Amino acid sequence: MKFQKLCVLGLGYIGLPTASTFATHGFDVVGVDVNQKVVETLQSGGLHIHEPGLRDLVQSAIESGNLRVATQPEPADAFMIAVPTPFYDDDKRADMRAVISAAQAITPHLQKGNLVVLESTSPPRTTMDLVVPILEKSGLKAGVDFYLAYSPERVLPGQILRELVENARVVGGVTPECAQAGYDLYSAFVKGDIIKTNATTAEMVKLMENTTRDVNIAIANEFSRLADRFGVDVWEAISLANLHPRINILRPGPGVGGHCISVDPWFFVEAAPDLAHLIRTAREVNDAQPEFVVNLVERSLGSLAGKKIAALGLAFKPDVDDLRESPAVEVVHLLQKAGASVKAFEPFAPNAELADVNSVPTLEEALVGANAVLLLVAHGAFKELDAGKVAASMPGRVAVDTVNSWDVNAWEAAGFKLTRLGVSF
Ligand code: SAJ
Repeated sequence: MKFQKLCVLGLGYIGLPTASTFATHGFDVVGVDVNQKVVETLQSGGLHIHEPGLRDLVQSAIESGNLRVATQPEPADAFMIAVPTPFYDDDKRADMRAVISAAQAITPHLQKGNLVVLESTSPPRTTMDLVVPILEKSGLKAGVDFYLAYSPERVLPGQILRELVENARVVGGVTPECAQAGYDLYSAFVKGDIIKTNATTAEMVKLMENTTRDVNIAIANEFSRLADRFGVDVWEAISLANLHPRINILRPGPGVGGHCISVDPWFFVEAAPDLAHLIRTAREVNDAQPEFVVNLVERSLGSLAGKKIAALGLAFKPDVDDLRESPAVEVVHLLQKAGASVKAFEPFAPNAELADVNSVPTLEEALVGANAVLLLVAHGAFKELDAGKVAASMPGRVAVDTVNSWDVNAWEAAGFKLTRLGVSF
């Protein structure tokens, strides 16, 4: 099957790289975002997200004339939905409003022979039970008059452009012909295997991947608490356990963040609360890790009331600028609740404006007057910090490392008492 004109709905971390990659492979692409500001930024040559290599890719896509951006979809051979599916904070139900409006926006333009692909991470059965009825309001039948598939994106933030091309891709069709249509579309640039299956299997595959990672991080975080209790260095214990040929324990840290791993497992819990016990518990363990970090800081520093703390890193993981669902932000909030005064420095988003976070634009400003320095994200620049220089910039001598990035000897030589997450003291 040949598709020449594409319409990509949602120009975020997935939609924009996808639209640009298709455009640089010769497709005529219109990228659609409901946010007027995003569209204007892109039209004026700017970029609203940070991802290595993306600026150049978007630029060459736009310069080639193959990528246009707009706020409304238009008729196309294939439509791709890559909009966010967050959850409602109170009960963790999936917020499907963006998927619903994207599908509704496509419906008036849908024609016989078109392909629609949902890429947004979604609860099991979304394609069949939510998207099919909306698109069929066009009078056309899914799997008969138009093709419909679910194909999850599995790219890692920070490596999106490479993984978009190299990762294996699963395409789940509403019928086998729909899966084949999706296969034909993605084979334009995907170098990894493209595997055809049905839509609900593809939805479940995506959720299983991120849920497995969440559960694996939860056990690492629980090990950090156990090691702390039993007088063990969890980092040493993990590296020794990982010598076993079938064991690969992940890294403990201040918690699990981002818009994927800390969100997606809830879709299983919502869809089958009577079955998803382990998944729910893992989520709760990871969500409670910021509290464990605050307790650790309190044990190192004494009562937090009135203490000044420099928090290094607000991103949800190393070397990205994404602050969504970040456990580092949660730690800052909890420290403040306990009476501490916190200045946070995030080198990838030095001008971040966050509710109830005093985010300062330089490291020096964060350190001035601090009683303690707290490392929350293993950004490259933080790993290489010179303990002596830090000592010269702040009066306190307490350091807490939640990501095992600082060398105990170097920090002790600079006069610090360094406490690491998962190491008894
Ligand atoms: N984390 C740890 N310990 C670890 C690894 C990660 O605490 O050993 C934390 C990170 O600091 C971060 C969170 O987990 O807060 C998630 O980070 P991540 O790097 O594991 O994953 P994401 O959210 O950047 O991307 C994930 C990826 N999924 C898997 O690896 C199974 C990616 O492939 C998906 O495309 C992406 O979710 C997505 O969009 O769903």
